[in-house]
Amino acid sequence: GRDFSYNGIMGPKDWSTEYSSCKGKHQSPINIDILHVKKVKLPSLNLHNFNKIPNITHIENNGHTVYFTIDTEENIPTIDGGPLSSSYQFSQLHYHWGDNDSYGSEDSFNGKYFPMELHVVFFKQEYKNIKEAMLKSDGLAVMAFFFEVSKPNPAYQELSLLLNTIQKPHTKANLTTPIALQDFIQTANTHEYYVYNGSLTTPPCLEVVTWLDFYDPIQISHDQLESFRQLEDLEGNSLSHNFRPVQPIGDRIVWFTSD
Ligand code: BO1
Ligand code: ZN
Repeated sequence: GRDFSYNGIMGPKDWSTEYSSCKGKHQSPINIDILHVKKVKLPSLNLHNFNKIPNITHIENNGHTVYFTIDTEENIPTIDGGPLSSSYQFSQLHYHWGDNDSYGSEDSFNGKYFPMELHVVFFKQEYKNIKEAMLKSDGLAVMAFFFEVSKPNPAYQELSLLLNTIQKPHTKANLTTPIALQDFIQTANTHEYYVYNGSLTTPPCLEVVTWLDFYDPIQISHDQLESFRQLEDLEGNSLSHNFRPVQPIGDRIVWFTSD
């Protein structure tokens, strides 16, 4: 069928006609009602190889978002601990944002949105690859980081310039100075986070994701955010509204841990 979009034909309300999981009971994103979050003590969440610099870092505009993958067999970033039963391997990272600074994140907190959200996507290593992992209820873990408009973030300076070179969908670029995964999340504190079970926020909306939503926001300037908004989608419009509306929380509990 036709590709999904964020407005008009095949917008979020129509996704379930082609992807039945999109009308499931454990969908993402959600609004997190801070008063109803349950505090929980969990083992510490461990990040491995986040400081290793990969050989090549690709960046691509796929018409829905901008995403990064790394070309390396060695020192692949992984996470374990926290709510995770075993080790999860890095697959890709990407962003969701709005056309102005008042919204753009997917999850919201007490109805409040952030202007951009970073998703760092991992799959459970024992399932061998992301395709296999997407068929299992505990297949994926996504680290979500929220941006607040503030001073320019030096780690996003080269990225902002590179975004200008991949304005058209299905264009790619390589970073001249490869960056470590840690640089994308800066010094964000990874000890305080919300946890809940949900889905991919785009078709096929599979309910296979352990969401880790970090409390500490990442800083970015208004101009740096604008470099995301000048990307183009598949219809030649500004790629500047690529977040799904919040979905019912249903019977789910959101946990909060501070390690
Ligand atoms: S998200 O983090 O919930 N926004 C999200 C949404 C969709 C995907 C990943 C994360 N999609 C999958 C594709 C696969 C692809 C994989 C890794 O991402 O369905 O085909 O291999 O890039
Ligand atoms: Zn995402």
